[in-house]
Amino acid sequence: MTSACRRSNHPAVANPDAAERDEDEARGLRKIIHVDMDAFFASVEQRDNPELRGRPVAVGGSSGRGVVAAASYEARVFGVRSAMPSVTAKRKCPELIFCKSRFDVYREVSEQIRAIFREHTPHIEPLSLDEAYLDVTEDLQGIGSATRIAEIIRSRIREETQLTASAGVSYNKFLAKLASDQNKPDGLCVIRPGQGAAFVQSLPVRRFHGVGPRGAEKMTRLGIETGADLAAKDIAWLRGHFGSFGDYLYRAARGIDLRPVRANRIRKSIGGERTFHEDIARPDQVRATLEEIIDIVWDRIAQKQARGRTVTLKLKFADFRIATRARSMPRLLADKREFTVAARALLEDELPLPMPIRLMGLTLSSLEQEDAGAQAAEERRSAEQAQLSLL
Ligand code: TTP
Ligand code: MG
Ligand code: MG
Repeated sequence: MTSACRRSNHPAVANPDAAERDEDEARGLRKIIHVDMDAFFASVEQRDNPELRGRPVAVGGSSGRGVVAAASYEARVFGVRSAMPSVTAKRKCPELIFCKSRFDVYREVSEQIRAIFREHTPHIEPLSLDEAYLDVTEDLQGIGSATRIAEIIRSRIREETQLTASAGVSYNKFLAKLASDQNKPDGLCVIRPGQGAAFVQSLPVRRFHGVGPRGAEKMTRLGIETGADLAAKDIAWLRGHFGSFGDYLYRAARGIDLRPVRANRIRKSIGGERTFHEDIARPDQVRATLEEIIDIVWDRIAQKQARGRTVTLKLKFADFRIATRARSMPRLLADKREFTVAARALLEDELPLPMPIRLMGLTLSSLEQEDAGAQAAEERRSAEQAQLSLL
């Protein structure tokens, strides 16, 4: 833990020094809080079934193809993690108790926590059911201290939902999100102006929001492990390797993030695409590529907890002609298997290809509208992120 971050589980935190506050205001700094529920789905299951409390719990299917959606902190001791195949999780932790997901309940809790956020600010940007950014530069109750507001929110969440949340407080979104993760579970971390750059230096790049597992692998290949390694690169080098995402990385490595908190952005689709170094045409090659894109796009869908009815395949041919083929289901797709079946069927209809392709993409749309808030996100960044994780 860095000195910028102290652990505090008590709502009674003193207001920060008034002089410091005046200084922040004079410098025009924003006050951002990122709130994220602890082991969200698993904690809800433990709350509603006392027999599960204190025990290793995974939410997700336990069958052959099942994947862990959420792991309780007791299960994490054994190395069980979100997105891990259930078979692996059981091997790591034979005592592991699997629970079926109950999205209706998770949505209900999500609505409860958002109502608590709204008591303090209208500037709320949900990233998924269990987390959101709040801009409290001007808060509705005139509390003035973001740290104090974060503690009030955490204690209100505990009171209303019997669940714990962690919060990060800082002067931009990038740092606030890093901070909320710092003292999990049931923790608070404050990164004050002037501490951001130092905080980021020692961090592994995989903890940067927007850098997925593939992005992190690419960085390792380029010799970048930490924020300090990233900060040593100039902007031209970063743009050369990461496109427009390089700009975000350049600033992030210095603790700078200019993105505003954007309320009520409604996501219409989730997807990703891949441009090839050399055009491809062989059916085996094209099929293998589709499988990779399915994995990447499904990861993103799971992250956002999005559900939709329409799968669209996009192909760009060597002559730059673009073909899109879509398939809509009468109901929301239930899981990755259904998504995969739809994507494969779309591709099979196009094989053999009339000419080589230079790009392939896959999108899920007709998203569930009541979940709009959950899918609200930084659309500007998600295009950049898509680029990075597909590179
Ligand atoms: P997270 O906030 O990423 O994780 P978490 O709340 O389980 O644990 P932490 O204490 O580290 O925040 O995700 C919130 C919920 O989203 C999680 O409980 C289950 C779901 N989810 C998936 O379904 N698939 C995934 O790959 C991830 C990461 C999360
Ligand atoms: Mg969480
Ligand atoms: Mg979360």
